[in-house]
Amino acid sequence: MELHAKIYIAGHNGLVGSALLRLLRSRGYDNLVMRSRQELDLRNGEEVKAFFDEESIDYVFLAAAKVGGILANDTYPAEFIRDNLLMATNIIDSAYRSGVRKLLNLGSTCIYPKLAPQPLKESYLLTGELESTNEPYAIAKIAAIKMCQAYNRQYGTRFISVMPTNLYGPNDRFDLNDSHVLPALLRKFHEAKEKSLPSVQVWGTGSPRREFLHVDDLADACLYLMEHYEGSEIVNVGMGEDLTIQELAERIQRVVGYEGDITFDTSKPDGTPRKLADTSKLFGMGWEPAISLDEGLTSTYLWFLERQQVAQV
Ligand code: GFB
Repeated sequence: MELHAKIYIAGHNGLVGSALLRLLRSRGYDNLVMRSRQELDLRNGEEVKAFFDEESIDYVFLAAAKVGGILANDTYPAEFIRDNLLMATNIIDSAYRSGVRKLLNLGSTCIYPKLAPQPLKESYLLTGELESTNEPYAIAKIAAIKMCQAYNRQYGTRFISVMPTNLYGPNDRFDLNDSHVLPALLRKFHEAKEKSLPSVQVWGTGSPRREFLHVDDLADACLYLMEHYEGSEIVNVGMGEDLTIQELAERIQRVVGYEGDITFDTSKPDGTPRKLADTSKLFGMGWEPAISLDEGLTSTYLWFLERQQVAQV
């Protein structure tokens, strides 16, 4: 991508979009296009078409999505499937009609079957039942992958699809009901420490395993793939290692410096037992992550503290 190419980051205020914005600006890309959800409702096909017709965009990072943790997905299935289908369909189709040179579509490792062999190879897609708590979201993400592949085959577009593992970092959401596990636990341990609470409650049994990639590493992988990958097949992006939810809670407890107890609320769902991405395809291309989980937990907690202080001002 040339530094003056017009690059649209769909979802630039979110966890992934803001990391892409930080990275592209730091690399000297000076023709970036962003629209807030108040300026452009990506679920509205006419608005999206008019935007692409007006802007004549060269490259698209499709990082806009309705996302959330296990409880949010299980509570709002209709919104998760509807909004993600609409946003992806509108952007992918308008990108084709307006002659976008290349588009990167972001999915998730939750698209793989619940009980697929681990680590998850890209070829396991659609080989088994999905995890019920996030099936609507996963179906929307799978539809976007298939749409990119169909447009590539029929229209000769260059629409690539990237499947990140669980992500965390600055600009994540810390709402205790709707957020993902890592930010939720950072906040829970922080608040327990501040209020000298006797214990922190972790959902589920603590035995499921999850892999966590810092969002700045994902952004770096996305830029790498936009520059070097031309295939229609999906590409996993991950750390190559995972840990149990209990181990994650214990690491976060240490980072926050909380000295109380950890309890488990088994009335809450565990979700899929494990979803470790097989990253041999991407690592084989020469890319690898740079931020360890301990480094990432510390920097994300510091970001959370700074934002707390700003909020209290
Ligand atoms: O990140 P998370 O909510 O979603 O992680 P998934 C859920 C796992 O963490 C479950 C446990 O095993 C939960 O029981 N957990 C423990 C908690 N304490 C908490 C807590 O306080 N909050 C939350 N949220 N979980 C998501 C998909 O699956 O993965 C999304 O639902 C997306 O669609 C995302 O794909 C990447 O990792 O299970």
